[in-house]
Amino acid sequence: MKSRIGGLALLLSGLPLALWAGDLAIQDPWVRAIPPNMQTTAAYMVIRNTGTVGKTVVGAASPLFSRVEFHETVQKNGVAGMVARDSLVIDAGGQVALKPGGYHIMLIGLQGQALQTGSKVPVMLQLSDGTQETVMAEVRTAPVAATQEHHHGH
Ligand SMILES: [Cu+2]
Repeated sequence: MKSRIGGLALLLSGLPLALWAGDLAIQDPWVRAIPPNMQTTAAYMVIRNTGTVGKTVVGAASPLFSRVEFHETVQKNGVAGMVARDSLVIDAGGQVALKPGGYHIMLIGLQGQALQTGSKVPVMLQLSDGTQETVMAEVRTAPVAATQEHHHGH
């Protein structure tokens, strides 16, 4: 698999809703639950491309957050840090797993009320071909092994 994320993160907001007729299948989308005093969290999911043409996700947005970025958690000198990427390529027939410790969608600046575990967070993915998809990601408590990376600030 040659999937990659590269460059600086884009900010898209106020995306118009569109019917999704593409080849991407989103599996198990979820958002890390955060304490009421935190305003930043991350969304995870597996994005599969069932089509015959590669797909590039070039932006993301959520009505519940002021900013949404693609990040990759990287190890540098044994310390986990996060790097912003500007796109996410899913090869034809391939998949990219966004998961704790790897690629993730960073949700920054929670607007309004605290996230409730079990509630759904809309995350809109914008593709380079002009299509987009809204993913409803469930707020869940992160597995214990995954609680480290977001103790690092932005
Ligand atoms: Cu991040």
